[in-house]
Amino acid sequence: METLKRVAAIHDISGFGKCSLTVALPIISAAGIEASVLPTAVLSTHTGGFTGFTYRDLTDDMAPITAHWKSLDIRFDAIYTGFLGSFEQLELVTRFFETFKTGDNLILVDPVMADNGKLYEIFTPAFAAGMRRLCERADMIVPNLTEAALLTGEPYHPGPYTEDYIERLLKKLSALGPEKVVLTGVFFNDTELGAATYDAPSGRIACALEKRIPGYYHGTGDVFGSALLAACLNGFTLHESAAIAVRFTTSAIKKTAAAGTDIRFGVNFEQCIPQLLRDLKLG
Ligand code: PXL
Repeated sequence: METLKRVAAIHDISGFGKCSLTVALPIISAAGIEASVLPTAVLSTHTGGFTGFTYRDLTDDMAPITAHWKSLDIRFDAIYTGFLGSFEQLELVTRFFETFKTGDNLILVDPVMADNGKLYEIFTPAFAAGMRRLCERADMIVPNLTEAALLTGEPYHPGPYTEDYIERLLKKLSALGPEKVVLTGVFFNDTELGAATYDAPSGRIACALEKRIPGYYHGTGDVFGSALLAACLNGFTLHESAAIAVRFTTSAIKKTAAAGTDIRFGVNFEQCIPQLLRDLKLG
């Protein structure tokens, strides 16, 4: 019998707006992987464009949850972190890695903190330095171009990018520690957009691109990261996994654009799950 793989997903729950855990849970579960969740905060909505949202911080619960899981001798095939709200949470996640890292599990850090050349309003440059230290402990990271510039000290460019710039970023990001880097929001012209991958042990660099859909859609980083992880845990190579995740995210954006949905409300990934499962050879 095939064993069920298990992920520890460490993100907030934004009740409305489809990002973080409300995206990671359904995608990981649909892909035949068990998801355990360590919620870092509960918000009424995400912080991208809404005002007046509630924010219940769960920092005080993180160490007790970690200790309880350790006492149960739970093992994880992957640990997946996203939006983290404070230095203290960065520290607690570092402890979580130390507690649950094994010789063969995967630590995936999405350094959620910035986009379009700017840090999200709630974060400071010092937090970016803290996020860099967390990335040093990851096996795989999935920054966008803005986060990559902040992590490496390279200047941010709005694009289109040159292959040289992307290659330099990928190698500098890997030099921080992670063997595998997936850079999102990569484009070399106005017609295509996607992700670039670097697998340091093989030295392979590759790009997975799809037709570009204009506009900015919220939560796409979490849709992408969750699908990427689901593909990696289903045995696909880094490049294959990125290609599957780019296709899934692009399809979700396409459906959302066609429906004219408010861009703060997240993307229609739900109706793209059948396609994801076919790409994962599960459906
Ligand atoms: O999708 C990233 C994310 C997750 N959680 C919260 C956010 C954001 C991005 O803005 O605000 C609360």
